[in-house]
Amino acid sequence: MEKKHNQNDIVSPHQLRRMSMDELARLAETLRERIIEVVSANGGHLASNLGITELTIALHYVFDFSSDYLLWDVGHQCYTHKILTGRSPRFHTLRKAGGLSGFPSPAESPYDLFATGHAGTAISTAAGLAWADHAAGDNRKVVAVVGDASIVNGLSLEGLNNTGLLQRQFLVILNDNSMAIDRTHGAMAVALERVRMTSTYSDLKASTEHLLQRLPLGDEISDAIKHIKEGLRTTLHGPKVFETMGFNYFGPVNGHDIPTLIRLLERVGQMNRPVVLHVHTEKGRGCVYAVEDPCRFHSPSAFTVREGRADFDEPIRATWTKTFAESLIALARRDERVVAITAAMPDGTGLAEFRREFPDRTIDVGISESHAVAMAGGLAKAGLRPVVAIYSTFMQRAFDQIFHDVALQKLPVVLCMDRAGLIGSDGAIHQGFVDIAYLRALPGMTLLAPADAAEMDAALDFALAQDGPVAIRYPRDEVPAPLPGECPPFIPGRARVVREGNTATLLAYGAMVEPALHAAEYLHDACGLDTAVINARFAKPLDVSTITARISTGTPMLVIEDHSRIGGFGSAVLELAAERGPNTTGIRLLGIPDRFIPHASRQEQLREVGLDTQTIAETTRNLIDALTETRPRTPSKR
Ligand SMILES: Cc1ncc(C[n+]2csc(CCOP(=O)(O)OP(=O)(O)O)c2C)c(N)n1
Repeated sequence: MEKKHNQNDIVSPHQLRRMSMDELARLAETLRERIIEVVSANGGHLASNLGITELTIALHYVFDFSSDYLLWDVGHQCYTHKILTGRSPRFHTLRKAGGLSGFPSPAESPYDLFATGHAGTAISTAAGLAWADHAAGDNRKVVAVVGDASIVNGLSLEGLNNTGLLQRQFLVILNDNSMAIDRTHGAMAVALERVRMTSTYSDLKASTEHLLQRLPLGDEISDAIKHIKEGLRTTLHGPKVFETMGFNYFGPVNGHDIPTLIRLLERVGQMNRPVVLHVHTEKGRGCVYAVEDPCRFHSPSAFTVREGRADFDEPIRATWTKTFAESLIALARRDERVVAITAAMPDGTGLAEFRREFPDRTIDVGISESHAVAMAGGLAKAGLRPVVAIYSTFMQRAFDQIFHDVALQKLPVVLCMDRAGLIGSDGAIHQGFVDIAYLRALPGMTLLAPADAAEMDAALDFALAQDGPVAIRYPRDEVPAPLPGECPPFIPGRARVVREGNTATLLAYGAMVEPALHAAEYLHDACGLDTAVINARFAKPLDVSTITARISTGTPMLVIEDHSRIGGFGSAVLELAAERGPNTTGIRLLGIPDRFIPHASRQEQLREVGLDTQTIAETTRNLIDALTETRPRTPSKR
């Protein structure tokens, strides 16, 4: 039996050059096995990584990215790149606390230029590098790898439009696997689909051969471009958009044929102008269950493979995502004005379930968050009730549209931000930790957060009845057990007292109500302290009377939020206290500190920043002790 090349032997991509084409093909297989082994244990991006293995090998074979520039768009497809660039020995730590990031990370390797995770940025950052390289009189190769869903992101298109004018080498690899996470939608998806339909495997082979014959090597290249373009136009069916933008378009080519990819890259890599190379790859390649269901295996949690099938542990309680979808479906049954919008994430946001019941009332705009929000403005203007479901981290992209096309227009758009707060193993790039800060400043904006499933129903019910914009946040987590007592309706600026007590107050927002309640129970049982717990419900408008009344008692108040302490709910409470006069000495803010929180499980991250039950209880206890010690003895000198 032939020995498979072991990826553990690879410490540098320069070693690839010493391998034969057969060895490279076997290496691709071994790399896939390794990726499946690690992702099944740790969770992570599976299908996209299995699809891009050969292309990554070919890129590292042809270019020298220890000096040339390689930019991954999104960056979720960089696992082979990580293994080939010296990180094989640590690859088993992927996405674990202290381990390798699931995305490119300059802290890990000089081969990773930017820490990325949001779509659409690679062409623009590559353009900056190319511009600076040119200005410095250097001649590094610049390569940006962009997926078929990400290339239509507004930022990508801005980058293409601008970069097409560059008079130097600039290679964009369009990695076309016909999928975003779900199926792709939109005009470009249709155009690429047409190319795919007209390019069978033998067509691909023939067109690639044709391309190779016409693409000369070395200096002849520039002179031959015009001739090449004319020749290819008649034989290939690529979308014309790239040529309109000033790029030479080549393809489509088979992204799993290493020798051909290498020959092609060697040639197009030498062209002194912007080029798009369109590469077909298969999402999930080499793994039956991932090929069959690339959406499920885009970014699965850990799973066990039994007899070729992947089994997942079912969550014990429903997730916030599922609860949101169920609440929205129930509301949409009663109100036919409700329409739901997703930006290429129907599965992750729960809208896939909504779409099953209301296909005509679900809009998937692709990876276009700003368009999603501006479009919601239009829908609301026309009298509909749009609900835009986007992860907190990606909502950042739409900030100007929330300001310009929704808030300024006072339009009733409901923004539902899943993955708000600490998100676990996707790490720093995906933390949803600034949404309160950037939304709170917008006049007319209402901000709320449910604390259990009944509150999700009530929050959505409230939001859809408002005349202006409302944003709701909830985390990547299971929904807590029901809060004690009946769930009252949401009334603007009205908090909900969930536990009475007179030694201290825990004022918690959204998902933090549950650990606050547990901390209060612990303080009662272990220390005999009666701590009140208030479910704030609103970060804007605040419950002025309840909050000021509690502050006025002079007992400690801990404001608890799964959000940056800077500019968040706690800041709003401090602003209120400063305006209204109660003494702020007893107020402490518990939230995410002023640094990027790296990958780990959500529970580990909550513990790291002091938002777990135990730390909340300890901090409360310490604050009570500190204040009772100082109060009798130290009358204020000022
Ligand atoms: C701005 C932004 N919105 C949404 C996402 C979530 N997301 C991660 S990967 C992905 C699909 C990317 O599709 P494509 O670019 O075609 O790459 P593929 O996974 O198919 O290789 C999406 C929507 C993101 N990373 N960034």
